[in-house]
Amino acid sequence: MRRYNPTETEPKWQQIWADDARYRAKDFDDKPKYYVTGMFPYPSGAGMHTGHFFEHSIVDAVARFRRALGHNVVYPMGWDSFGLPAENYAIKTGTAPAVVTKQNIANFKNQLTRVGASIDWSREINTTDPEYYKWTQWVFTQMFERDLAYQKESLQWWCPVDKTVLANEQVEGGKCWRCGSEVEKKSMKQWFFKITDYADELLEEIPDLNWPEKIKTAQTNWIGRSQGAEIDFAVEGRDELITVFSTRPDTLFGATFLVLAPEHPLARSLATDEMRENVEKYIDDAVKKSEIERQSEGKEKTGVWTGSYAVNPVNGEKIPIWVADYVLGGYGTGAVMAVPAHDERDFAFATKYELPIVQVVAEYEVLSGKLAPREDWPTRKKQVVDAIITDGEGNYLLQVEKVSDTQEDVHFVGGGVDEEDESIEMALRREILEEVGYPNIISIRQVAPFSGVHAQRTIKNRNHQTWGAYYEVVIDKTVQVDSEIEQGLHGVIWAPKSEVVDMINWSTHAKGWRDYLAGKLIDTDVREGLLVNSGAFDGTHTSEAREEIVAWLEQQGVGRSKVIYKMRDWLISRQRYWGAPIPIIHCDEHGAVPVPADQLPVVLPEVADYAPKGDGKSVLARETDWVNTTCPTCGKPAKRETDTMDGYACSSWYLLRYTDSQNAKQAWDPAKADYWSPVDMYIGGDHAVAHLLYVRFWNHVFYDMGLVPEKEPVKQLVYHGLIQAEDGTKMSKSKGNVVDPLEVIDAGYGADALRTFELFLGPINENSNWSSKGIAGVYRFLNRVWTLVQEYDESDKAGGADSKKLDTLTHATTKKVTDDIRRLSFNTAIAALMEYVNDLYKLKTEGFTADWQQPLETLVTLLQPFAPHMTAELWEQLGRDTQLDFEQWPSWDESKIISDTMMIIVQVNGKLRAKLELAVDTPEEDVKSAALADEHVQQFLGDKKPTKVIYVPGRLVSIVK
Ligand code: ANZ
Repeated sequence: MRRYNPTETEPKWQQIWADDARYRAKDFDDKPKYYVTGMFPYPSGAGMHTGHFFEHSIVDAVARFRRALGHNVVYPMGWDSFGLPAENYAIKTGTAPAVVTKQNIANFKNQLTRVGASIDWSREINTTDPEYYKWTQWVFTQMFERDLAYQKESLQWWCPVDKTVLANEQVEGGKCWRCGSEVEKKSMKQWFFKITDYADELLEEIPDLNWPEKIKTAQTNWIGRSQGAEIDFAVEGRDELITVFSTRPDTLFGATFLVLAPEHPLARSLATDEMRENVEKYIDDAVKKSEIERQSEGKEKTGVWTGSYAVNPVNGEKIPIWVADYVLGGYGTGAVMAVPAHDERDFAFATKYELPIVQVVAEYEVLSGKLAPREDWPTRKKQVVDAIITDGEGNYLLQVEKVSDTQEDVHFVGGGVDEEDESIEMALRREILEEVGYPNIISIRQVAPFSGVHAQRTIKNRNHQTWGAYYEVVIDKTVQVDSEIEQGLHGVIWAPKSEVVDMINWSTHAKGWRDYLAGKLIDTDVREGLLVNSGAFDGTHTSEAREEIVAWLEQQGVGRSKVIYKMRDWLISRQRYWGAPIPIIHCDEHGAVPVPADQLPVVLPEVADYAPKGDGKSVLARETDWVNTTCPTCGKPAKRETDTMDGYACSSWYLLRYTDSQNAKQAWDPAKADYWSPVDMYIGGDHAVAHLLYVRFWNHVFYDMGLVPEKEPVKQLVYHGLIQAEDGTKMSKSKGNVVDPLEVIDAGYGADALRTFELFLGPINENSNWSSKGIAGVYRFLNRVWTLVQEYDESDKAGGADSKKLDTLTHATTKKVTDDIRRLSFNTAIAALMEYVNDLYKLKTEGFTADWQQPLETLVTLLQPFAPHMTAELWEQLGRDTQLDFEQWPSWDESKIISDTMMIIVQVNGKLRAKLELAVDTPEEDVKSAALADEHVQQFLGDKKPTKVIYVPGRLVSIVK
């Protein structure tokens, strides 16, 4: 009998697979295509550790599964090899990055071969190969022609250690994503891709993507679409306008001051002579801070008044103009209308600097119970005032009305505001005079506004939608004239402050009283509701008011509806050596001219010294022979662009290059992209925005160019967790806790055990820890499979009367494993296979006779995606001369899964005492007697006759003593 020896079988099969090139995918094959791949690796000097191998185990299992399902599978591989590590290594050692990259790629390729990944190596790509980046450069020129690539002077994140510009996405918490040092801002001329032109289209497709929700949310937030309005404020005594962007134009009446970002072009010039020094100093300090610092929550807001005023276009009110660093220069218009009552940042600022706060949105409360509005009644809208009348000496006036013989309503004095131009104050005076007869009012002060809707039966069966506020009204009690009291319409009570709460029986007024006691003059938690303190728009719901106010502003020519995005254009240029040169030639006469297609690639020249000098320029700027060239348009002397592209450019289209990687005439043949695109499953454990947004952006552009069949490049995205070190920390070379996959393989476990173990560790989207015990366990399992086949001989082929039981097991396992792999639940699929093997062993020891060929073949086929080498060997041993990789995936027959026996659990007084295997059609009486006759049950029962025996069909017999 042969021993399981992966050290021998694995290289044998790897050789066979390489020799017959069986994983080479055929373009245009009739079988349904399936395109699966992982995010291509950066070939680092350290090689892959077992954590990195996880991704390849997943991709390969999917590729193998799909092949067995009859798909034309392509599983390509390539190298994302531009970037800083190779360049930094070159700076340190003088070795050309190209040389190191080549060595690293050879090492990675060897590792992947040794794990048995079924890669189509004929499609291999390497982004640093001029034959590859030639096409990245070509895409750049296409972007340029389409006005999607442009150069602009701008303030950029600058890493003082790596001496390079960084994209927003590469700055994490104010630090460089690579080296972790604090980043700075520097003004430089840079190249950008206009991804913002595609913001809406990219956003639109997100809901339909079969991608993890967290990535979809991250992209949605990153794009950050804000629907709002631009509003123009005149500046008092000057010609300039200040335009603000607001998502809440409905709150315009509550704008009590304007705030400019320190970078705003008017920030300095609006300072009055008196305020100039303060303003200048404030701005000088603020521009040095990072956005993160400026916007961090909880940071105390600071600012200065310019001394100038703006005019609120909606009501002509004069409001002060401030400069504060919580407003960002690069977002919207760099200016905001501050609505302190409804915006937290503005509130904090207004409170600190004692600026006015006006509530303009009142919570919209719909009453319930008897007062609930009815859909079949008309709704009348009315502004109301309610007066909390006091004598200023701690006594409060309440109105008392008889509603029936047994019931009185007690509430504040109040009523509607007359539509004909009556002011709030007039309405209050009129109501107080009419209802309780006090003509002398000492003061009026607004308490929190409210709004709501309720039904009123007494007045013509109507719903009432009301809005308004409570007002504290201090009156002179000594003068009183005739009022409704004398007409006997209602009575009044003067109550001391402490008793009011127990007397009021209108719930809305009780809330007004509580707000008054709490000193809540405004309700700053309100976001949506009815407008108050908003002139002609009072009583309008905020959702409608947003549109109505913008329409009014548009009509007046002082505002317009506007959509803005958080996302900025994609900064693509790097002042580094190890990247694809930007294919642009600068000519004095013709400006930036793209290098014509027939002159591509612009090959990166070899240089003697790779170290940047910190002058903001690439080392390429020192290669004068290379820099000096001629203009493609006029032939006069011109200079090459010396910036290179960020590596993200090359990785934004590599999935398409895989469809046609050897094409020397085109980036790819659209017919091939038409066949292979989109990627059916893309697997990775890194990136949420950057790379995954850029591939989408480029693919949308390619779609518009007619080069790809669909807008979206990736149908299903699978995000896997990490395999961490044994102690739960992240594997990293610097920590010395990495597990080397080749060491695991060479230790005798083999690649199959490694792969199967990695997938057995847990659900793939979660993090798991490496375990040396665990891999030994999986190795033992593979041994058991091996041995099972070794023990299989002629006598096992005899067949037997009992094959039904084996059939049930095989079909049930096939179903479970297939469903699980489809769901990418590899750990449970492997567990089911382990159980299957245990069951097969059990049957064997029981002397079970049947034809074992089919069950063993099924086992081998089902295990193939995880342990391809061993199963290929066993397939041969089972007498099969076909390629297991392309063998049809086993199917199952539902009717065979239904077992003809059932497992009955027997409990005595609620405790499990026995398990019985009985035929499914055993009658109830026989099940019960079998349970009672069981010797364990007998032990617990003694001689006692049970008081109760209950049978739950097919599952349980419960015996009560
Ligand atoms: C008035 C207002 C009232 C606002 C209110 C909000 C709530 P998002 O949704 O993130 O786009 N804003 C505008 N430009 C800004 C800038 N450059 N820096 C800081 N804040 C800025 O946010 C848009 C809102 O953020 C805008 O709407 C504006 O404040 C503020 F109850 O205007 B809002």
